[in-house]
Amino acid sequence: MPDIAAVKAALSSQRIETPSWGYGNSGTRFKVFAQAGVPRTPQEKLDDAAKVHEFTGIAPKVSLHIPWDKVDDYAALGAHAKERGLELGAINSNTFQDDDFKLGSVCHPDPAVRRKAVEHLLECVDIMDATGSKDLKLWFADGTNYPGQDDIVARQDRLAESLATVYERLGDDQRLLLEYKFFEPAFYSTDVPDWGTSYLQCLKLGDKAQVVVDTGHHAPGTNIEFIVALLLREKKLGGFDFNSRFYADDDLMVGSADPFQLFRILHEVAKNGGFEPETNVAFMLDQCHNIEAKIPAVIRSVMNVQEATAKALLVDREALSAAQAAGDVLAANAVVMDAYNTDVRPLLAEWREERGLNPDPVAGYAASGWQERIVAERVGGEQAGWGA
Ligand code: PSV
Ligand code: MN
Ligand code: MN
Repeated sequence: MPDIAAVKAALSSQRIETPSWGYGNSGTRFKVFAQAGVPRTPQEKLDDAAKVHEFTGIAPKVSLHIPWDKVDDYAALGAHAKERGLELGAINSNTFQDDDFKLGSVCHPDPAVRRKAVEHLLECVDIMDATGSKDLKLWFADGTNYPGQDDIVARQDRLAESLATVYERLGDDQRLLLEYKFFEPAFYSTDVPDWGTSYLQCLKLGDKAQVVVDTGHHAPGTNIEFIVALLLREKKLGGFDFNSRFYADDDLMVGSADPFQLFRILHEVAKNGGFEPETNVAFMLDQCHNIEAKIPAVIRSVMNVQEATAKALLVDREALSAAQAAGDVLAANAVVMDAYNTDVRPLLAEWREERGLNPDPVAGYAASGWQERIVAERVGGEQAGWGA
């Protein structure tokens, strides 16, 4: 059996990055239900993220989205984060909310539009320099809606050329993380639809380019853990955007729709060295809380990842290898299922108490008075950027 002290040590080194846009108002194209007390500024988003870290102990990093989190002084924003025990994490670019990008951004047929998109990405790297962020996270809405609309291969060539320009600008300790998504907003062809396309583009760029697996960006039934295992094997897994989906890119709380899938993914992460700090996998959330209270939802999401991680760390890998080598299908499966079926909540409560944390982070937050304070003090909260 895995040593509990080792499991606790691994849990202590885990870091989960939360998205600035998870704290703001968001919705669907039908309606944004505004909530009282949501942040009005990037600084206030960080204040809320600091609460998530305070009650979970493992969420010190926050991803920013540009221009949603545009400020005049990024170094000052970094200082604001630091004062609250936070660090600024990935910088997410936005090449999908400008009229010029109707037919695409870095894959657009017009070189002037591509240049505009690349300029934005370079500006994001400037911001990384100011904030100390190490990761540029790229998701492109580029694609086509109709057969014949544009040349599929020419678009890949334009993508490669644009990315190469950005890659050249990266510092030695900075990375470019390329996310894929199988459809939406493009409905016929998407320029980075799957891990293979992202991998091929990253491979050409070099070691500082890696793939991001957003768990909500796959067709139903996709074996995501297989993709994760392969990318780790090739040293090309840069990170995760965690969320849950029932139907499409639902951006629901991670671990809510299919906790077993999350466990299977994290089992492959554990087995293939993805929790080792040297592997440098970024464990990020990419979620929107449209109808539920935002800060408790982010706390719950962090806890869901932590619970699935604890279960993955409990897999008796020696027993698993022995059963696999013996060709004992049932025994091998039982080892994995035993770990999944373990109730790790007492272990996690103990781990929190050992660190001076409330054993129940959601209850701790509810009793803290923060929610009442922000509802009273913040009037006219911000749209996250989605669902406007
Ligand atoms: C759009 O699908 C998306 O949800 C991607 O997952 C990005 O990571 C996120 O928006 C933020 O740009
Ligand atoms: Mn994402
Ligand atoms: Mn998405």
